[in-house]
Amino acid sequence: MTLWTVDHAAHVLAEAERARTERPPITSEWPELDLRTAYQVQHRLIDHKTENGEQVVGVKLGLTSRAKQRRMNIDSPLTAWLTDRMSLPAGQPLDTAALIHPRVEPEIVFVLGHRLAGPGVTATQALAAVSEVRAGLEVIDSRYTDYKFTLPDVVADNASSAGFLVGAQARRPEELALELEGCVLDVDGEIVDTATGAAVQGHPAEALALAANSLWERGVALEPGWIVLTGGLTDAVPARPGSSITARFAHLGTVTLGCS
Ligand code: OOG
Ligand code: MG
Repeated sequence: MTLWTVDHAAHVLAEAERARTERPPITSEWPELDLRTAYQVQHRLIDHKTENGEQVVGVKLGLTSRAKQRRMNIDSPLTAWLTDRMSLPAGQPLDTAALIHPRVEPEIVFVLGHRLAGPGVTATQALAAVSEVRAGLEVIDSRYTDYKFTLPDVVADNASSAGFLVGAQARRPEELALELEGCVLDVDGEIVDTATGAAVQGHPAEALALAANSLWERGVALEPGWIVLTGGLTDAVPARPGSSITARFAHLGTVTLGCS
């Protein structure tokens, strides 16, 4: 019998990522895994990564839109970590063979100009800390079979994080009505989904406020220069070799990821 601990769970998830093999959700073997402990596992996983030379460059929110919540059957947003290794170079195809079963989703991305710490951060305060708004694509790659998991499972797995690509065009937040920002998602030139910024918690700045407040409960503040992915606007699409995935935004420009 396995004695499940935070360390063991983090090790098992790191190993699944390294070996590119999906595995059953942790809660199928450790049903006592609660949300608080799951965030400890997530933290431990990131500690492993930073001990191996990766650097934290920001945070992401997950399950902030109804499209994502419905698909994953979880109605609560969550936070996770981004490292420099996850940052994908523009123009370079995503090597799908290096991942388990990658999917891609369009996101609105913030770059922070100021430190942002909870508690009680409002969307207006959150937006005031933002220096740039950009288009983004996130690559997710759940370490769990068929993306089947509970909230503690996906939290422990650093919210399926695998990669992210940020668009070249930067806008100031005050220039935009982000709840009205339109997004069209294309796969191989065909429109597969559409959304506006309001899909993300009514306004992406609400998601940023949520990140600041919930991270603060775990003693973390958002630092200047950090990237914040506010969460998939639409459901994610599979990253198939040979396909090309593009998010076109009304004012944030276009971001494209080819897959090999
Ligand atoms: C969990 C990650 C969710 C988002 O933007 O909602 C996420 C998953 O869907 O596997 O990144
Ligand atoms: Mg995402």
